[in-house]
Amino acid sequence: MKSDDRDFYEEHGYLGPLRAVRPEAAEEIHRAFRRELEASHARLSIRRLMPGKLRRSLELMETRNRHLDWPLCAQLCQEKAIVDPLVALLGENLLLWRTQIFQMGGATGLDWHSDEYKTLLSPNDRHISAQIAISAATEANCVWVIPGSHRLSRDELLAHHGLEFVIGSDEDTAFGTAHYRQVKGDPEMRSMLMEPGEVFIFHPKTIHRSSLVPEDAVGEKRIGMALRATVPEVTVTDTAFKQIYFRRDRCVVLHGTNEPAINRTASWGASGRTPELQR
Ligand SMILES: O=C(O)CCC(=O)C(=O)O
Repeated sequence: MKSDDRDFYEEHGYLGPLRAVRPEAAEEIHRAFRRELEASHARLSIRRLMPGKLRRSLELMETRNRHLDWPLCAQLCQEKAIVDPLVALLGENLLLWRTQIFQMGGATGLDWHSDEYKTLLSPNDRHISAQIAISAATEANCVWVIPGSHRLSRDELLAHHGLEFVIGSDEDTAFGTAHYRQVKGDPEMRSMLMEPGEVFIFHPKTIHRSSLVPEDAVGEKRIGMALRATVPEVTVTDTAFKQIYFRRDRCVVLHGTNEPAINRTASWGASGRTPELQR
């Protein structure tokens, strides 16, 4: 990584968009994700009558940690153009502890928050997120970030960007992520417009949100996949995996080795290159 890129990440709390997969392969991947999400929709529709917790777990299993059971997803996560900047920013030995497929747009999205994962990672200051665009991220459905917000105190966030911390949100939410509400003015934010196959990387404290516009203002939902990586020295608590009942979810080694071996690891979804990513 160029030292300019590192300086940019340190100053602004994000990096990208960067090209991770060439455009033709990205279109193939997009089609494969659409097919998989449609199949998953069909699988879930027959589970509609199941009790709430069970159904929620099955729903999560379709979009979370698919690198453990879907080779295309596993291969995408290991693309050099995604892993190299993570190694440069965090270190040689990396564990991937979560992936999450998002379908966002219209009224579906997340309001201002950071991804500190206070209740899932211990300590929670050595980790990073990346999001790869499976479909295009447009002005109407993209992620927005507040550059430099990872360096601001809660008082400064209120003074500079009109964002008020939602008390208890980092303790009470399932993930231990801090949430904010817009109480005055507009924050100085930037849209992460991306083509399919591009990725952006962000700091745990960078405040971001989805585009939240009325349903009728957008067409297709954006598909994106987040990767959450940390170093082996960090304990990923059992809570991070406990909502998935029918698959043994654990960390996988994203780069280097799992030393010290504090976390148990799993294998990537069946090995072998899938046609979509062949060069
Ligand atoms: O993709 C989105 O709209 C939200 C993603 C997000 O909040 C995250 O990765 O933490």
